[in-house]
Amino acid sequence: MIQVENLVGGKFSTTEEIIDDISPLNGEVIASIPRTRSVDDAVAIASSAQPEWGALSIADRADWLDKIADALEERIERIAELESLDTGKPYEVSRNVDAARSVYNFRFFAAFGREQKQEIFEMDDATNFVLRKPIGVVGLISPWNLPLYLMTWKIAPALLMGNAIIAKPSEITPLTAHYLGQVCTEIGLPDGLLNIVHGYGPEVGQAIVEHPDIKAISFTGGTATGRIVAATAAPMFKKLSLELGGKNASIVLADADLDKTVPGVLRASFLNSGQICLCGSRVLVHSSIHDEFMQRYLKELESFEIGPVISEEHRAKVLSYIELAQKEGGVILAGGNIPNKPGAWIEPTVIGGLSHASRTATEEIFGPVVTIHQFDTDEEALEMANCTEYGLSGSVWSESRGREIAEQIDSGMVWVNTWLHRDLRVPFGGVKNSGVGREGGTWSLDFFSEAVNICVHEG
Ligand code: TXE
Repeated sequence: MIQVENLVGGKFSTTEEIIDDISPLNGEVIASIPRTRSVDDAVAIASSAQPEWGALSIADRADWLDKIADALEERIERIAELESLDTGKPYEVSRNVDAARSVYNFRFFAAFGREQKQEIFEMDDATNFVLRKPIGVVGLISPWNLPLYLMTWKIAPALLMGNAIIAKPSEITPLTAHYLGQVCTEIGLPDGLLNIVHGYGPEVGQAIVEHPDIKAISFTGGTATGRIVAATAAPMFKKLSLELGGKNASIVLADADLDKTVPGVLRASFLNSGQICLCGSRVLVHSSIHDEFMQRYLKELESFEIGPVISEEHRAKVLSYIELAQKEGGVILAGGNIPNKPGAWIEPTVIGGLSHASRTATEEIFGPVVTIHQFDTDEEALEMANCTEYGLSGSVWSESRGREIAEQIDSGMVWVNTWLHRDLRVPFGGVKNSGVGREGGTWSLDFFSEAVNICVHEG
């Protein structure tokens, strides 16, 4: 049993009431988590630690990010083990996706920070100097699907820009955030800069969003929660970055190279048991190649390894969509069953025969469930791709026209002949109900700072 504790001002502590952390692999309790309700102490400590940190140069803070990256890299196997224990994902995925990217988030922002040059705008009689000042104390709230990966995606740029942090990981997957706190304490990151509080979203998460001294909120999670976060934070004029849900399309054009396309689309469908906001949960295939594509896709699916979904509760939601699909006229082409073993396992499921406008094909399921749709013209494919309330990502598979089609998809990020191929300098975020704002590269630096202009007259 692991005892997860809050990290506030460099000290670990728990609360009287605790929450159980349950393994999706077998339903056993693996850890206890504090049930925090207030962040007043953490914010007071963060506010007093921030000015000294904010006064360092960006290069000095970048050195700290590299120190954190080094320390995490030395412990990468442990991070992967903890992530697999908490989420149930295969060790290879935890090691090569979650843990590797968590290290890289710090490395990337360290190097990117050092490259920054001060922006200067000359006028005939004056010079403008643009400063990026720290915001102060920022609140970072992250979900359970890529726990440390998404948490560090926020922590690294927030620290780089001179802020102090109140971070809240998902109560379903707190282990790696706790471990990160231990590592940062061990290497001597100044106390009070990285405060990590645990508990339920509507309690401690809400307390973060409501706190008047937390001036910016970066949130990744469900669209319904994002709406609550926005409703609370907007009237307080907080900076807000919301990375929300998706229902992304993988579009396979008639000239797609199926040797590359089939494994690529399959990975987009089922990586992390389909629990990535960027997953391609709707596959749109040109009718001329539909049969061959499906035969190869279903064949390769047989050897695609996935873990359970995050919890039995979440599995019930996923199953309810498989039932709904059948009521909507869908035909199960693969999977659909629960394996006979403990834990939150469910077979990867492929459904055909549904209208692209059905609920199953337009609502976010966030599990290993994919719907297949056929189209004859580009217009039809685009109509299908753009018909949901979401607009996060997408992919187009074609030997000649991928970019042309990609530009017509209403989504924040579209890949051509690849998926989840990430350059951390590019903007990351969604349109429509998939979110507000962008992170990544300069967009993260902008979000986690206040741009201030000093205009010096030379008269
Ligand atoms: O997310 P929540 P959940 C989607 C997916 C999933 C659904 C719900 O469809 O089924 O969202 O998942 C905290 N104030 N995504 O329930 O609730 C919460 O404690 C402040 C998409 O896990 O949005 C957690 O730390 N914070 C997604 C974080 O918000 C609150 C990834 C996200 O939890 C809060 C995960 C509140 N009132 C789920 N209520 C993606 N886009 O990657 C909850 N939280």
